[in-house]
Amino acid sequence: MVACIGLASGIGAGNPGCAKGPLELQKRLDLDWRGLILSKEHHQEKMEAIASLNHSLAELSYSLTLEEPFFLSIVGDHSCGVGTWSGSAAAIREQGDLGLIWIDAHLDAHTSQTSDSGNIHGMPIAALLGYGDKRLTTIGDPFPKVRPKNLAMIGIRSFEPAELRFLNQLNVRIYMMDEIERRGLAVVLHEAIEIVSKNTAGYGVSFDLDSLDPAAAPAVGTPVDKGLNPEELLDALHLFESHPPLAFELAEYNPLLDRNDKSFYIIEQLLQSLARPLCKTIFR
Ligand SMILES: [Mn+2]
Repeated sequence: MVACIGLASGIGAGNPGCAKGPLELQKRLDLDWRGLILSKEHHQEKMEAIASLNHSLAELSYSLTLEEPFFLSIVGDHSCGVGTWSGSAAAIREQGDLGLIWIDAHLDAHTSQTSDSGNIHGMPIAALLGYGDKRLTTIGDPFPKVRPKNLAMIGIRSFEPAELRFLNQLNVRIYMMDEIERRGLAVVLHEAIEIVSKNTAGYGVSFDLDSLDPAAAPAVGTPVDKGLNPEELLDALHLFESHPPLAFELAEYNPLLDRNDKSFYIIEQLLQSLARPLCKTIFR
């Protein structure tokens, strides 16, 4: 059985409905939950509230990284990625660095200085690299969580120039949608797995549902056309067999925006297909 943790928060998104994503999956899928943090009414500033929730998620993720060969983190908006991967990075720090594959329509590489919307789900990549608000960059331990050379981003097609400039300066490998169309998702994922596992003690995969084409998976707050083809993704998951990730994170699923459970069924299939190459069962 694959262990599962989560954080049901949508505070970091413009549309907070993705807080319902983990709850919906908890209700409808028979997963092995080891902890699900709920965002309650908060009277703090957003950044303060998000940092505190991510501290709790990082504690769960820290323990599971040490205890389990592989686990799932099912979160609301993508600002929760800071908690998941800060916990994992701290847990393996003695053995080495953490690698990360970030599958997303967006770069999520803003800081409070560059973001027009101020939405914190647009900032987790900057925070994990050690840039931006101290309350986000010091979760788990005081060090940057991921080095730029150990990060690969897949499915990108919507971003602000400041984000791209920032990541290009750091030499982060970004697989934009046009490159994926040209070379195929399997080739790109294979290359990404090599990048993130080469100089690391382990790597994670963070999957934003909005990386998929919104015609196939409409249940996201910030849809962008011309995304990944879900079938091509399912076909490519066997690539994890040779270098299995430490954990897989699912973010930004907003069940209130789904149509005929399209996105729900894709998620169910994705989790099932993901477990197979890792020789695990995902549902009880
Ligand atoms: Mn994202």
